[in-house]
Amino acid sequence: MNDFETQGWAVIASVISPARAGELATMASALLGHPTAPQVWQLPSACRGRPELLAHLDETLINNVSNMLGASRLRLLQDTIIIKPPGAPEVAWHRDVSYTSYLDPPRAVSIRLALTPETLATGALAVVDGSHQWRIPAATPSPSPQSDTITKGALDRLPPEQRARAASSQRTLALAAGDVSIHHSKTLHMSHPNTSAQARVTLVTHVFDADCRVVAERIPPAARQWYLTDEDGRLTGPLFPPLPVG
Ligand SMILES: O=C(O)CCC(=O)C(=O)O
Repeated sequence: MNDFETQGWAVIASVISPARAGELATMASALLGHPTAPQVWQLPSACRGRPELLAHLDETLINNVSNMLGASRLRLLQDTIIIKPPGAPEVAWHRDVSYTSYLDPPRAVSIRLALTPETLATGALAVVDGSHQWRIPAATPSPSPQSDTITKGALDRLPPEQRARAASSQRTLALAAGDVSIHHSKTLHMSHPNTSAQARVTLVTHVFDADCRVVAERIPPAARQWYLTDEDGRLTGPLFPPLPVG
């Protein structure tokens, strides 16, 4: 594994077997009706109530991620199945913190389980190495537990020096079916268009340090009802289940 602390991303190979990944890809694709139209398809919250889609978040993986974040316990924030059929366009450069800016401190990651191979041709993820440590002007926040929107144009807002650094520090993360990529919520990332003849199917879970506090003013008033907090201002309740720690 590479150094998450300095790079803001990591890849863990063979978290599940390619055969199991294939079974889950079929299940995930069926949940979306086996989409073929060339767009980025997302199904939020599909893993809730389907333990087989969250089985990879076991003690080993969660301990690894806890160490990366310096957290003693993690909770699930949201989950999404992403399918990019042949011809699907890119996902634009963005940082996930632009829609989780209500978490203080911003200690959260995306854990992406590749259910089919991810290559440049199938539309793999690309990251900017070390960008989780950059100071970047904030985007307009759009927090939503069901969020299928992203804040576009993150690279365009960078000052010229950072834009040049971003161009020279981009890495495409090739994954085999069953591999996991993890990126910090402050890591700049995008995904390539799918120019291949095969669909790309990925299970994305966003997890966060359970000790983060919620800054309620950063949540749109209409959505605040979903963000149940305990007496210390930390997210709690069944929408944000604790993840296993060994
Ligand atoms: O998998 C993709 O195509 C994009 C994923 C992404 O942007 C994310 O996990 O935040």
